[in-house]
Amino acid sequence: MMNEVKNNSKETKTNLEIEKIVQQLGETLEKHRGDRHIVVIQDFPDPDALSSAWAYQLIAQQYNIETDIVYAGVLSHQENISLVKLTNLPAKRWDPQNLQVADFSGYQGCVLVDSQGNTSQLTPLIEKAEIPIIVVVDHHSNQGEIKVEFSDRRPEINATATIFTQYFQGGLLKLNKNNKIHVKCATALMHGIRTDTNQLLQAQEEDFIAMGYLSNYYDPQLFQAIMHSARSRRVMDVIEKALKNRQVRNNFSFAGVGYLRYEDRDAIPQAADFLVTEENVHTAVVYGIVHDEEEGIELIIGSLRTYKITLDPDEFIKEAFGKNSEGHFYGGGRYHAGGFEIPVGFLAGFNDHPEYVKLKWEVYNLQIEQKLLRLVNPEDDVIQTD
Ligand SMILES: [Mn+2]
Repeated sequence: MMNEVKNNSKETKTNLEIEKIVQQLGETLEKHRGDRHIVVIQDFPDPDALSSAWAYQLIAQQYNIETDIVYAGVLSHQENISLVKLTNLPAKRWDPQNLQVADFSGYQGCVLVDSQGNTSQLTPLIEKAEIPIIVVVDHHSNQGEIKVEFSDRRPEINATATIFTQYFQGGLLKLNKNNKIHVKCATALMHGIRTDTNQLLQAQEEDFIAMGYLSNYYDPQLFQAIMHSARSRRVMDVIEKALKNRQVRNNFSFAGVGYLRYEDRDAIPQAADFLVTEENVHTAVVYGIVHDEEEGIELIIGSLRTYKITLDPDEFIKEAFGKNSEGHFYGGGRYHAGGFEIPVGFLAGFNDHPEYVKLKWEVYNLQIEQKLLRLVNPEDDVIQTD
């Protein structure tokens, strides 16, 4: 069954321990003076990943290490696009289809920020190119062993941006109010912390301390401009579908939104964010079939949002959807948010046959409803079709 979160006594690092981590990172970077590093962030970068990668770049510069920040997917979600545009954030998209192992030959090391490599399509190429992983900084739960020189993985922290702010405070980069890039990066980190703490509602002491520190350097107008970015029409359409299709049972709201284009997949978490704001709803799940026409790939993508303190999204998602044939879970989560991805596989494509497309959605929709209802409403796990 849904497991209760074991109270709030998560162990956080003491100042002394953080000092030691900072010192170790400094020593690692010192050893790599003059290197060039590729900083890999998840395929669909969020503000936490983007701002943290930027912070790494600025720290690495102190050691004469050149970096390229790259992601393989699409920058979607209006807020992410405006963050990158308004701050001139130096992240580049690398299309994995047009890449060869040789494209990585200029790098002496790889750096993973806000992920452990499992959310990037670039990981297999980097492995093939035999680029050693030098640094991993992340706040997601442990995804398995990584051979790495310096690793700071702290699942008890809400945002990787909080960890990087601690590095700044620890002396790896002295922020300067008159340095425009520092000001922009500080603003981006504040945005990263804000978005990974559900607008600070889930923030803990260390996030507030980091925010307080950054507030000495940030640009309030820029911060506002990033936050007030508008939703696109297509996102609004998905939210509308989620509203129309939602079922509410036992304070859970869930909705299937049908087919979406690959570029619009970020509309799913935004729709879940919206559904969870309804009165008497503490948890929302929104899912749809995302299709990538170029690749002919289809995936069920789903997002969970919850305000219920005793609901652990990671356990909920793992319990609801289980594992694939290789033994990997279809998804997971942390604190207030979770997600899942289920490949449509053999049934993908054939999309110019409206009847087939409709049937396919109905089958998947029923299956997901069934799996969710089993957890939400255990007495009533038979779905009536109308
Ligand atoms: Mn994050």
